[in-house]
Amino acid sequence: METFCQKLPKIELHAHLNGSLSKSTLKQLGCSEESIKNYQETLTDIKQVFNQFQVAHNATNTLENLNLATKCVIEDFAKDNVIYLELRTTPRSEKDLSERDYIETVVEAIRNYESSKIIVKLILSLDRRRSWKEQLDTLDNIIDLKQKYPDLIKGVDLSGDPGKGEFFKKLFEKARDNGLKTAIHCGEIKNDNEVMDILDFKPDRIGHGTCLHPDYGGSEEIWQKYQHLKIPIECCLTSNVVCLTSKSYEEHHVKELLKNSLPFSLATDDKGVFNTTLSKEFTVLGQTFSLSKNDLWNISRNSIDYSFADEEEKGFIRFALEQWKIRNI
Ligand code: 6MZ
Repeated sequence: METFCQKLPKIELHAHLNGSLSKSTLKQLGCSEESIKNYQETLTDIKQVFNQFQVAHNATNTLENLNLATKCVIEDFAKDNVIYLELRTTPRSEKDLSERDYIETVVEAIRNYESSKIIVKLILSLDRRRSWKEQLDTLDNIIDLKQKYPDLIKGVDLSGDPGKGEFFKKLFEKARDNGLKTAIHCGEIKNDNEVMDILDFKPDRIGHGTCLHPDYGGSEEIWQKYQHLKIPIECCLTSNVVCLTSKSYEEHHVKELLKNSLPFSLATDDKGVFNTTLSKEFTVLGQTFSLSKNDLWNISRNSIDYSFADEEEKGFIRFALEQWKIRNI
């Protein structure tokens, strides 16, 4: 199962750049042994996880390092046989770096990554902890740069500590009106009112979607509404188990999605922080729910439909997967 999942061509739709830095990348970026001693080691809940992002943020505060970090993360995914990657990151300004510089640096790193093995797109995140005005300024930068890099900047995400801040619907309406796709963290922790607001908005994809079903912290009303909408969910199993937002792999809400044939993709979330790979996520899902090789292949195949790639690219990726299936299943 493990070897099969490693070889399977995979589609990653939910990966935060700064959460995806491996220990070896952090070292390459100049982090001392001491500063990364506890990286991946001291995670006990979602609060601890959010403290860990600071390690990567301290290491990606220059143009040069941000460029290198982006390159290393793409390389890691390519090695894991991810053939299509939607990388997401939160634009931020640093001492010698504006938000625009931040976005352009990541864009350049992606453009310069020459490989026939992997297609990479960019989603830009709004941090829910920031004020309306701050998020609006970020969104305006994103909209502007989308005109410059329409093939690369595909969508907007809402992320950040789910216990803080709020979902500003008007910002996402503006994003949508400007041709951006939307992938919104929704129900990572219980928050029925916000989940309802996000479902009313009907994003293109939902991140996590943990607290939708009544058995997992949602409500009957939410679940009914969700079942009607059938918005694809980006499921991050290890992330949820480590953050304690899911009790275990066996009791992960993906069980409900499998049971009801609802659309989902598998994702790593923060492969560095959670010490995982997309192959591991597939292996865990397959072993936990006794899925066949064909079931796992189908999850990869369906994820193409949920991606923000254009139709021509989707056709190309589907073809690659079909060809692989003929030789391997
Ligand atoms: C919500 C998360 C997250 O954007 O600096 N992020 N937001 N829930 C999660 N579940 C664990 N994991 C990561 O990458 C790191 C940032 O992504 C968001 C947080 O805002 C975090 O600071 P970037 O590249």
